[in-house]
Amino acid sequence: ALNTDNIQPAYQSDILVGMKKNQELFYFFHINNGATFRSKMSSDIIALITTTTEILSVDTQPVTALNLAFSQHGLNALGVTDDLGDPNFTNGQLSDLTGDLPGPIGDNNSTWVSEFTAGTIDGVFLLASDSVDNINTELARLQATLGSSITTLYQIQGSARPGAEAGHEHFGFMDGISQPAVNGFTNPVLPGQTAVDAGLFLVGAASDPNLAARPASGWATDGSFLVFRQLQQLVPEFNKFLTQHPLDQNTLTREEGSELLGARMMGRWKSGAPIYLTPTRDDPVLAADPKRNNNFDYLDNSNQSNVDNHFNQVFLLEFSRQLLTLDESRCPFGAHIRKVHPRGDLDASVENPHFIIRSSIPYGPELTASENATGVTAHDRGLAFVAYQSDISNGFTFLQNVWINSIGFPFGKYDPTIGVDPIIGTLNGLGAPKNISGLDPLVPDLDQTDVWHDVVLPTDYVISKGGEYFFSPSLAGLEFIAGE
Ligand code: N7H
Repeated sequence: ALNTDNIQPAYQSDILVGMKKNQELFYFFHINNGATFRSKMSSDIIALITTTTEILSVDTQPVTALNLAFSQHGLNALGVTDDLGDPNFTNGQLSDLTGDLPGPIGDNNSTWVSEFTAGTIDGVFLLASDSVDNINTELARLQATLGSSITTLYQIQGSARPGAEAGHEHFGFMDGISQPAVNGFTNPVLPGQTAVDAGLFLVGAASDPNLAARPASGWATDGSFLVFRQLQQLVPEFNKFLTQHPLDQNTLTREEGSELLGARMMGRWKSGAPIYLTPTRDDPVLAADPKRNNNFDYLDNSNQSNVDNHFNQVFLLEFSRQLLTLDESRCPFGAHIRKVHPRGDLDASVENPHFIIRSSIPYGPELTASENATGVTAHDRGLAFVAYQSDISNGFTFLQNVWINSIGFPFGKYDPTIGVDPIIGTLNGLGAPKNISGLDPLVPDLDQTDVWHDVVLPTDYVISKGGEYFFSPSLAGLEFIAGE
């Protein structure tokens, strides 16, 4: 919930709230004629842009919500010469791949689609509605308005998954549970939620760490940097790996053992229940309770009553070797949600600025029977990943580079080679096998003869197909760009 008193009518809706619809089209375009585009922004487009206040109330929610964001290439095409004070944005996402592999964000550009490697994307419209028909109607209207001033470069149709899978991404895990609370906006703050300053997300807010670097005229104020990534998920391959490597075959069925491995890679069960709170079996009631499903910090080892004895034996074995700073019996150090939000693993005396607001949606069809049977992906599917932040190098690139793809992070544990994030981490962007520690709760990472026991993931199950950095201006910012 958001405290509407503090929301100006100015922000684009996706930044703080999301689009709140089951269908969302990402429509990437090139600007052929900046002057015409700006004049159409003034006469038609800006009036159609959906704001935070509009999306929050059912009475004012449009049939099809619309947001608009520009790349640096696009701002140049529109004659905007101000430096926004974010070098990653200025240089574009493609430039974060250059240098020796693994590149700064770990992708290899050979997996990118040509639309993203061309570097010609100027802007993106986000169109969201209950049906694809509604979206197509709105898109046709935009295209008729903008005529030859734009060219379509690429489209990704995102869709919530059907039925009981709604809210779950293609691997089957519930998404969108943990977001930072924004001081002044989020009310109430839920147990376990970290409250951070609005300036981590909104450019030009009083708490924006780069305030001095923003355009002096203030037009960028209340905008946010939108990181877009097309992340393909190899679902049948991922499922096959889990099926072939069930954990704890002493006490679990094969199916349960495979579920446990997936949950320990993610840090949550498919229901969304955090394994830190329920390490040995899923708990859908806990998963559905917003007051409990995010309330943990990886620090509390006092309540181990629900941890099976054999987990404790491993815990004690490692403890006795005096190698332990914290234990991973309840959640591996390298689990996806622990890598990207390490909570109590970080030095408590330093405020963590590495937060993003996620607004992603799955894309691509449901798994087919033949993909299931063969274990081989035949249709492109994955996550249309969207993250907002006021500083890309504090947000997305930091997470990707320093935490997700660092084998040593979280630093300072007894194991210096925890491995990359087992869900989205990569060693070379090309599926090189990777060692992940701590996944099997029955096998100590380091045994009595100083041999490390890792689970080896034979390849990457998430592959980047590329993306771009955009700036999502406030309504006043859009008016400035239009030249009003
Ligand atoms: Fe992740 N997934 O659905 O499998 N993510 N993520 N993510 N992610 C999260 O806690 C997933 C990706 C974050 O506060 C959940 O809300 C997939 C990137 C952050 O504890 C699930 C992909 C980045 C969190 C997934 C993917 C992040 C988070 C648990 C790619 C950043 C919050 C649901 C295909 C660069 C962590 C929840 C917290 C949670 C999935 C990518 C970041 C299920 C499939 C690239 C910050």
